[in-house]
Amino acid sequence: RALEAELQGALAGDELRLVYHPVVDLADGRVVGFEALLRWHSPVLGPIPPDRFIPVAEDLDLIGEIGAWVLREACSAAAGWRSRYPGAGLTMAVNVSAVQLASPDLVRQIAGALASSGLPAGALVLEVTETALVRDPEGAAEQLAALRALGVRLALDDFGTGYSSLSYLRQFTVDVLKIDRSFIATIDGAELPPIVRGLVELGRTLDLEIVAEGVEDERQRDLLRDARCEFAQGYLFAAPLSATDAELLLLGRT
Ligand code: G
Ligand code: G
Ligand code: MN
Ligand code: NA
Repeated sequence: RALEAELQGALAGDELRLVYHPVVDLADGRVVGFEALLRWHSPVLGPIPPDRFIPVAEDLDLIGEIGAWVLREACSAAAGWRSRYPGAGLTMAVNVSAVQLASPDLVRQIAGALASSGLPAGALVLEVTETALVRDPEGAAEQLAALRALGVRLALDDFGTGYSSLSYLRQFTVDVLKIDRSFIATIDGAELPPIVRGLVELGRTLDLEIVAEGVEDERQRDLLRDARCEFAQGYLFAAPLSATDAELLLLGRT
C-alpha cells in the first residue's frame, strides 16, 4: 500500500516532526510542561494522523527507529527549554505504544535519549495506556519497574477508557493519571459530574498527579480547579505547538 511505502522513507526524508502540547498548572495558569505529539507530513500523501501511521510503523518494524527518534528529539527540546527557562521545572511527556512497551530495547533507548540530551530522568514522563498493559501484564510490570528505576515518571494515559482501570492502578505503580477527554467533555453544567469528581478524588487519595485532558472552555477549567485538579491540557490553553511556538509561549510572547 502507498502509505507503507511512503512511511519507509519518512524518517530519513525528514518528514516527521514533533509538536508540543502544553500542560498548565490550573492554580496559576503557568506552563509546567509539554506532551510531545508526532506528526507526519508526507510529500505524496499529505498529513497523516498518528492513529493511522503508528500501527503501520509497528507492523513494518519501524516503530523502534521512529520511537527512538521521538525520544531523542523530545528530550533534547526539553533540555534546551529547561536551560533557557530555569525555575519552571518543565517536564516532557512522550507517548509509548503497546508494541514499544514490549520492546527489550526501550529502556536502552530512553537511557540514551536522557544521556545525550542531559535531561534529568525525573523531567521525563512516559505515557502508557491501559490497553498497552492488558496484553502482557507481567511483562509490562517488569518493563515499568525498569523504567522507574531509571528515574523517569509514568503516566496512565486516557484513564478511564480502557479495561478495568482500577485493577491496573493496583498492579502497576504510576505517578500521573491523565483523565481522558471524553470525561472532561461531560462537564457542561454548574457542577462537576460525579464521575469526573470521583476520578480527581481517586488520584488525590492515591497521591497521584492528575492531568485533565481536552479542556476546551473556562467553565470546565474553573470546576476542575475548584475540585483541586492540579493540571490540565486542552484547546482552551493552546493547541499542540511547533517547537518555535512553544518557545514563544515560554517567553510569554503569545
Ligand atoms: O496528537 P493526536 O491527537 O493526533 O494523537 C493521536 C494519538 O496518537 C494519541 O493517542 C497519541 O497518544 C498518539 N501519539 C501521538 N504521538 C505519538 C508518539 O510519538 N508515539 C506514540 N506511540 N503515540 C503517539
Ligand atoms: O491519546 P492522547 O491523549 O495522547 O491524545 C492526545 C490528542 O488529543 C492530541 O492529538 C491532541 O491533538 C488531542 N487534543 C488535545 N487537546 C484537545 C482538546 O482540548 N480537544 C480535543 N478535541 N482534542 C484535544
Ligand atoms: Mn497522551
Ligand atoms: Na490521552
